[in-house]
Amino acid sequence: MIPVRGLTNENVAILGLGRSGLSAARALREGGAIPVCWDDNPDARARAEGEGFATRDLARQGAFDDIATLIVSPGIPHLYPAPNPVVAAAQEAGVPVDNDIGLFFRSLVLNGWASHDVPPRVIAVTGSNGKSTTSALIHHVLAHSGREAQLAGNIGRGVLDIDPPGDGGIVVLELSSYQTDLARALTPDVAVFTNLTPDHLDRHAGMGGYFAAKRRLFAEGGPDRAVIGVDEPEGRFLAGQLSEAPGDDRVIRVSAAQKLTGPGWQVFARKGFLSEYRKGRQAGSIDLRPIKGLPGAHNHQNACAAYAACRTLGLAPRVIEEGFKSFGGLPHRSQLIAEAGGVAYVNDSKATNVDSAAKALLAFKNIRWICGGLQKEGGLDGLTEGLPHVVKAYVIGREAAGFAMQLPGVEAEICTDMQTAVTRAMEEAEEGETVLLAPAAASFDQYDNFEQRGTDFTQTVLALLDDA
Ligand code: UMA
Ligand code: ADP
Repeated sequence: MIPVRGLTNENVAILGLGRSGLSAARALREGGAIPVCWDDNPDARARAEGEGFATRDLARQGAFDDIATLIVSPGIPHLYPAPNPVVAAAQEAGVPVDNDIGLFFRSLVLNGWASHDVPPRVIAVTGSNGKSTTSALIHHVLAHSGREAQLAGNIGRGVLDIDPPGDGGIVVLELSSYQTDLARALTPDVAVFTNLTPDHLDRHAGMGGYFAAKRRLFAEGGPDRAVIGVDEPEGRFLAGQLSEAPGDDRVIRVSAAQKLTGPGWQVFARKGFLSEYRKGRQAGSIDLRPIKGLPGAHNHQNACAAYAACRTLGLAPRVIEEGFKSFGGLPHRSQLIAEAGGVAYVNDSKATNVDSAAKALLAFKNIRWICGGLQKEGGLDGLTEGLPHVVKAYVIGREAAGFAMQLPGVEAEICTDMQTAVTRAMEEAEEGETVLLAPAAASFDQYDNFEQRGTDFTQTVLALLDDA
C-alpha cells in the first residue's frame, strides 16, 4: 500500500466504496488522515464499517463542514451528465474534489524519494481501446526482463494498493478518462496515448470533452516522454502540440496504419512487422506475425506503444521481442478459448464499443458474430469496415431486434440470450470459420460486467462442445 501523505489528522470524505474507494480509505488511514466514507449501496457501507471506517451521509446538510477534501470513485459522475449530489455539495462548500490517482501521484513524490539510488518511475497508459493490453504487455516485458514492475489502475487494482516501489522499480498504470479527468495531480514519467474513438460520451459531454479528459495526462505534469498513437486526428494534434521541434524525441509517434517518416522518434507496424526509426535511422524491428498473444492490427498498435514505452526505459529491442513472445494476452480480449472441427471460438467480450468490435472483426475472417447488448451513443456506423468479414450475426441483448436492424447487408438472427446465440452459431459454423463474441455494446442489460458476459460465452461454448 502507498500511505497517503499530506493529510494527517484531516477528515477526508470518500464517495464510493468499491475497489478504488476502499483502497483510498485504507491508504488515507495508513497515512494518518481520517476517512469519512459513503456509498449509496448499504452493503458497500457495511463492508467499510466492518473494516472500522466511519460512514456519514455526505448528501445531508452540513456534511462537508469539517472535510478537507472529497475523493470520488471513477464510476460516479463528477460533471456530466450531471454531478452526483455529493460532488455538487462539496463544490458548493468549496471543498476540493480529487480521486485516488491524484492522491497516488502526490504521495509517491512525498514518500521517501530521497532514499532511492535509482528513483522509481511511473508509466501511465490512456486511450479509448488497448489500454489494458498495452499496460499488461509493458508490465509483462519489464517483469520478463528482470525489472521490478507493478501494474494497477483501471485494469482492476486500486493504484494505492501497490507496494512502495523499490530502487528503479516501475509502476505501470492504466488510466481511464474518468480517472484522468478528475485527478488533481497527474505526473507520470512516461505517458502513453493508444488511440481515440467514441466511448463514454455521456460522461464527457461529447468527443471534445472526452479528448480533453485524456489530454490532461500530458498537460498537467509534462511527462519526460510521451508515446502517442497518431492514427486519429486527436493523436496527431497532441503529438504536434507536445513537440518543441520536428525532431523532438520527447514524443514518440506510433502507428498501426502507416509508415511514419520524419526526423523524430517513431514506431510503426505494417503488414505484421514492427519498425523503430530514430533520427531517420532504423533502430529496431520485430516480426509480430508469429506472436500468438497479439493477433490483429489493433494488437500490433498495442505492441508498438508498449515497445516504445519500454524503449524509453532503455530496454533493447531483442529483450522486448523476447517478452512479446511469452505474452499470453488478456482474458476477454481476442482470446482463443477453443478450436473444434476446424472452427475457432474467440472471446472478445471487452469489445464494449464500436471501434473495438470493428477491430476484432478485421482481425478474423469468415465470422459467425455474436453481438449486441446495451448500445452506446454514436451509432453502429463505425462497424462498416469489418462487416464484410461476417458470414452471419447472432444478436443478443434486450434490444436485439433494434441492434440487428442497424447492420446493413448482414444476415442477422435475433437470439436474445447467449445460450441460443452460441447454439445457433455452433450448429451453422463450417470449417475455417470463427465464432466470435465481440458485442459492440456494453453488457449491463443482461450481465453485471463484460467479464461475466465473456465467462458465460466461454462456459456455454465449452459445455456444448463437451456434449457434442
Ligand atoms: N456508487 C455510489 N453512488 C453512485 C454510483 C456508484 O455510491 O451514484 C458506488 C457503488 O455502489 C460502488 C462504488 O460506487 O460501491 C463503485 O465505484 P466505481 O464504479 O468507480 O468502481 P470501482 O470498484 O471503484 O472500480 C473503479 C473502476 N470502475 C469504473 O471506472 C466504473 C475500475 O475500472 C477500476 O479497475 C477500479 O476503480 C480500480 O482503479 C473498471 C471499468 O469498468 C474496470 N472502467 C471503465 C472502462 O474500462 O470502460 C472506465
Ligand atoms: P481498454 O483497456 O482500453 O478497454 P483492452 O486492451 O482491454 O483496452 O481492449 C478492449 C477492447 O478493444 C477489446 O475488445 C480488444 O480486442 C480491443 N482492442 C485492443 N486493442 C485495441 C486497439 N489498439 N484498438 C482498437 N481496439 C483494441
